Amino acid sequence: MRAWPAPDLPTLPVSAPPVRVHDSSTGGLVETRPQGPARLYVCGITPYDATHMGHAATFVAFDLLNRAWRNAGHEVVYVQNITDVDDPLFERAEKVGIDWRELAARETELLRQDLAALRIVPPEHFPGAEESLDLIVALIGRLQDAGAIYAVDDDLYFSVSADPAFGQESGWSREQMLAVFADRGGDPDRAGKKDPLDCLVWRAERRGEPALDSLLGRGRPGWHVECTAMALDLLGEGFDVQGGGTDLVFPHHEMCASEAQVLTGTPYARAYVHAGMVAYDGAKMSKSKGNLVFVSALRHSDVDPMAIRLTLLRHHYRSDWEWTDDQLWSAADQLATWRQAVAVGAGSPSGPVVEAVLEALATDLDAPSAVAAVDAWAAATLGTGGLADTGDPDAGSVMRALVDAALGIAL
Ligand code: 5CA
Ligand code: ZN
Repeated sequence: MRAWPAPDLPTLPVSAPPVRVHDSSTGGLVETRPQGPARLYVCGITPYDATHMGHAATFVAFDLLNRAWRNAGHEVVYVQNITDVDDPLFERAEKVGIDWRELAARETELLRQDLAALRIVPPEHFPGAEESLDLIVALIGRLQDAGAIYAVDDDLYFSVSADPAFGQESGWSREQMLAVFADRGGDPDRAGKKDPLDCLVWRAERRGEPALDSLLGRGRPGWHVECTAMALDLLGEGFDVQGGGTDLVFPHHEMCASEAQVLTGTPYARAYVHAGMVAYDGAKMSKSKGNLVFVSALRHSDVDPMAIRLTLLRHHYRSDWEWTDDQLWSAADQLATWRQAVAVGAGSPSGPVVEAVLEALATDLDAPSAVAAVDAWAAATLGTGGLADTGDPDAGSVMRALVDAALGIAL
């Protein structure tokens, strides 16, 4: 699919340090060491409702990674998918009485506008599951050849026991896995399965349900195998970072990794990076619960998208936090202060701030520390609480470029 227009990426006077990120599979910080272009896959939306702050926070987190890599001199190949073939989309389309393809197209278009407004660098590839059907079916065929697939009635399942490394991505125990599997799209209790944790890779057509034509007959692929096929096709094996929210640690990323590892015999991704959950009204913001704050709704009430982005950046990407409107208004004030400071032209020395901001982002995408460094520079430049320091004649333009290139905020 077509992505969205790219924002300008100013070049910085210095190169950023190598990027370290927290890897869920090892539980610690790892240095990314891209060989050739840095390869990033981020799990995108199931397009049955508009982009909410939880999605936006996750996409902004991986946009910081994309920018940190580019600022360190790497080329980046970024893939963000659209899950346009899956149960939640079909269920919503049925409920509201609209064609599922039309619903998906409408919500995907809204996502493009939202993510462009938030100055997220667009992916090089923005694949949907339906347009990727042939390669998903081909991947299921290769898994069959590898002996990792069995049938239950007319449906096909991936056998988790085929992967000796199953469980390594999440590090979870079987008990932990079984506790959430049913709530996260799994069907542990289906009769005929060899292991309750085995996941569906192909669902044969049921009367009244959407189905696609394929070499496997009419039906539709399971969720995990869709991402595995798109990632392997567009990035190849052993790509640098698999990203998404922590709600995807298990089963989604575990299953994707296992399916790929059975075929390639090598790790699926080098690091698994997960963004914390954004809550609202006391619960995880989710389309199924309906406790949502939409990016588009705020945009349409004239909120500056840069204030939305700054609100998200004030939280570390790995923390779980709750959205409140007062954070947005406070970020809007902070943004105004930054704009006032760069408008002075001259300012407090920018060199140390450039280093501090790039170092913070290279150290597990620590946006709150980067934001604090910009705050301190703005306060010194404006003389908040004392004399203004305007000793650096180029500070305004350097800071404008830095805040844009590293944090994605246009001042
Ligand atoms: N289509 C699948 C991934 S293949 C999916 O999870 N779609 S989604 O629409 O539910 O979520 C899209 C992205 O936003 C995923 O990376 C997900 O982990 C993340 N996400 C969803 N809800 C939240 C939330 N409340 N806070 C932070 N991130 C979230
Ligand atoms: Zn995915």
